Amino acid sequence: MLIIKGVPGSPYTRKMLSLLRYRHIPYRYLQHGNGHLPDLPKPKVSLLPVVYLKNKEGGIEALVDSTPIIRRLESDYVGRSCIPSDPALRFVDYLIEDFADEWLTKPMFHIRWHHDADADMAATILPYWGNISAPEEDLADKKRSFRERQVSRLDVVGSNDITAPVIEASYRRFLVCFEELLRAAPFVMGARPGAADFALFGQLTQLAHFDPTAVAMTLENAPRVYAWVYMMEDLSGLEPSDSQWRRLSGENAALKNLFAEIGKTYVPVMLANHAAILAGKSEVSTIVEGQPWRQITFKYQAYCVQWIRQEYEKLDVDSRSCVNELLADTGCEALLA
Ligand SMILES: N[C@@H](CCC(=O)N[C@@H](CS)C(=O)NCC(=O)O)C(=O)O
Repeated sequence: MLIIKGVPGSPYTRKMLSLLRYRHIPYRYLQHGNGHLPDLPKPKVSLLPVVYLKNKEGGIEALVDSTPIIRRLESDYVGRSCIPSDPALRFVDYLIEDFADEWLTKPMFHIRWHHDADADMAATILPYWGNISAPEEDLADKKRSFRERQVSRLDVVGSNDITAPVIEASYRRFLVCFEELLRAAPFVMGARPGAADFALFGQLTQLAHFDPTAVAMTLENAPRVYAWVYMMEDLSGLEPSDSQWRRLSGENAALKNLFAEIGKTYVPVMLANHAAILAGKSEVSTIVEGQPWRQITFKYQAYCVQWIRQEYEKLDVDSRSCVNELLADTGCEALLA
């Protein structure tokens, strides 16, 4: 049986757990810190979740990075796919998945560690998930050191006093866009979920339901999104069919609005980071929503831009023109230039 190691406070862990339930893939969930199975190999990078899979030689592989793991699971397990069959929609799904993984995680991390009430909540609760029965004095130490460590990393995601209102406004606008989408269909990908839905869900398990400031923003702007997160937790009873995927030929104004939002924040930051990496710089400096944006460069996100372009290159002429039409004037087209 597949083993997944993670923690409840990790958006990517929650993304994968929900996906495994939906896809009817049997798994064992190893909660980091609460018991370890012996003889598990170490992953290349120390990130959560880790997914342990059998390889062709009968050995066990330790994989990190949810996006390629999801594609690997598509080939290892048939049926109940979360990757759209239509190439244009598949690209749309890929792009929104990346936005959730790489941008929504900024409001998540920023709101959690920038605001006192949120940082206090996270620093109090998260350490229990390392050991629920830990003695109080250990927890007090953990609370302090964990909070200090996370707060010191705020600038790594681009969070500072100047970008704070920009990041928070982007979360509010995202909520309004997503609320509008949900009025017409239960998933971003239509009447059945795609990888993008699971990625959005992962970040929203924290933003919509855990961190008090983000929870309040969610309830105020998007009660439907708040409810959606509970629904997404376990889609094992859903019976998907081919006709349930979103049709890009139909009315897609709400989806276009979401892309216009993505084009305001994620796109300029991803492009500036990509350019900075190519220029061998260690810092990204750009303008987002009229405000200066500064953060250290992030190699992984430069690869993300490359991977998105590769996905786009794979598209046939018709699919490409369908994607072009949807992304026209949203700011997202710059990503593909
Ligand atoms: N791209 C990776 C991201 C995984 C990731 O960033 N995981 C976080 C936890 S949610 C982590 O392990 N961070 C390391 C740390 O906080 O030290 C994925 O999709 O799985």
